[in-house]
Amino acid sequence: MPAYRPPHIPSTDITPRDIYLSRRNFLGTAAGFAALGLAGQDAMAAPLSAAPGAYKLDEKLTPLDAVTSYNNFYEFGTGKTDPKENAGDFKPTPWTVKVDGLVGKPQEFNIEDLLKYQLEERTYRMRCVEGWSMAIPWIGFPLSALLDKVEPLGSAKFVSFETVVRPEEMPGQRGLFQPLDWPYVEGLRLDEARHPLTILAVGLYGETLPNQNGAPIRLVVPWKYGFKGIKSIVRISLVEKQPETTWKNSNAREYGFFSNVNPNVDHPRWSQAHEQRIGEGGVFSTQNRPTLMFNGYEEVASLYTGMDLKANY
Ligand SMILES: Nc1nc2c(c(=O)[nH]1)N[C@H]1C(S)=C(S)[C@@H](COP(=O)(O)O)O[C@H]1N2
Ligand SMILES: [Mo]
Repeated sequence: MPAYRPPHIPSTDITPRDIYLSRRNFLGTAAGFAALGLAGQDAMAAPLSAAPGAYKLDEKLTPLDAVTSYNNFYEFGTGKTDPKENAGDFKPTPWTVKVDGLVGKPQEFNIEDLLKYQLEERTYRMRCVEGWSMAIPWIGFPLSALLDKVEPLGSAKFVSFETVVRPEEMPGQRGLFQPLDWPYVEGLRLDEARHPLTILAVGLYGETLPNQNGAPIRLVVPWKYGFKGIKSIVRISLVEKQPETTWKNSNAREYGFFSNVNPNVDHPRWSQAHEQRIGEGGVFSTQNRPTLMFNGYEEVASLYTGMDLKANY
């Protein structure tokens, strides 16, 4: 990943939070799930209703326009605005997620069925390893709910995830120069995957996920660097050994398997002590804030008891 470059989002382009809130109240009255039929029209986001979840940040939300126009999704190009510009032809429906491997009941789930899960809205911090961050209102459900359905075997120790490969719809997967090996793959230890903070997100800001944010379903692990949050997932496998992960395969010295947000462990090419909250001030502004251990989610610390967090970054 290239080093952090300041965002090109003038604050005047940004939708203020009060507009979002009034818009959401309006959408909340619409027939949430019924409206999902609209998602068949490729890039269109549809209203999605969700119960307020237990996780709410006492921080200003990153404006919707920033969340959907400043992205990392290399399947659509490596520039921050490429995903929004190039994801218009991507078709997030129909969609199935295959869950297999070391499980008692391997299954394929239709996205429509996953959208019938108990959906919650949760506001989480998102910290990219490049040094920028956001606060995003996701809609989703705990990954553990899906894992319970397939009944993992005792031999399952890790969970691996895979993104769709569709060069015909994803311009970043076409051509001679490929920045990464496809499919994009990620993984978690089973206890990390089962942690209540770990969710599969199907929406944000009261609507189904925009293509550039990983439609129709992506992983969100808020205490880890953003690249662990794999997008547009088609397969989830329970496995015995630590799975391959895209950024570690690309550069193992710079990107580890665990990749917990840690202000005390610098990236080989830059400090991780501070972060730029997108949509707030400039790189040198006072809003360039300190990065928190585990991104502020200290309750996960017990998952790593006895582990050297400097060696296992
Ligand atoms: N398939 C896939 N998933 C991906 C990426 C990617 O390039 N391809 N980028 C990752 C990185 S580096 C980050 S920071 C987050 C960005 O999520 P956002 O664009 O929704 O903020 O997605 C992650 N998931
Ligand atoms: Mo990232």
